[in-house]
Amino acid sequence: MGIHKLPPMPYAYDALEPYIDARTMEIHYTKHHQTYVDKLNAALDQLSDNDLKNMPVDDLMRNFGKVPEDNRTPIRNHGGGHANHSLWWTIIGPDGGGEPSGTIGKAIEDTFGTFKEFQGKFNAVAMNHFGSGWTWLVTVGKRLVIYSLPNQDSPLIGGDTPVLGLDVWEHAYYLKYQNRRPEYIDAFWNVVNWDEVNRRYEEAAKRA
Ligand code: MN3
Repeated sequence: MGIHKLPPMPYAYDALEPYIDARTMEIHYTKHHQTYVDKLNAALDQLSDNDLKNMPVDDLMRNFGKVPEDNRTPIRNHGGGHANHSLWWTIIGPDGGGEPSGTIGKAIEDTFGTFKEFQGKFNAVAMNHFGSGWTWLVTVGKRLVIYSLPNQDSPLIGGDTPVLGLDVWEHAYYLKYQNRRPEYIDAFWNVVNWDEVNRRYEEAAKRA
């Protein structure tokens, strides 16, 4: 038990075929994400601070510095896992892909020159990330920055706000792509839900 729950999946498991296969989506959501939720709830059970125990997961990550040191490792891993995957299902979707317009489209051009240059830089960071982790487009204050983080570390822990993320754990692509991470990264761009990325960017810009 605990306050954290798997968020509703906003579309069918096969909705992202052929780019992300239905079996991967199902296992990723019902097994991997569910496990992060369960283990986060178990880790929070060990705390005495009721504020931390009752925070939405993004707020918990933003307030990670208040977690007692002895409890940090499981909350970093499973809280991050829950926060990251909750974002993941929303920033990909059917009818995705193409190039962003709106506020995020303009911000990407202002920061990186062109969408293609942005994409090339993001792909290189994702390709060069060794082992498990995520590649992120985040806001740092009012700036857009690309970086990768290991494991399930959330950008929120460092005070940054994620607007787009790519799960490069093998569990996100191995069934269909095996070791071919570049093909998975190419496929990812066909399912990015830019409306949601734009919404997240506009919200982050308001906070900055
Ligand atoms: Mn994952």
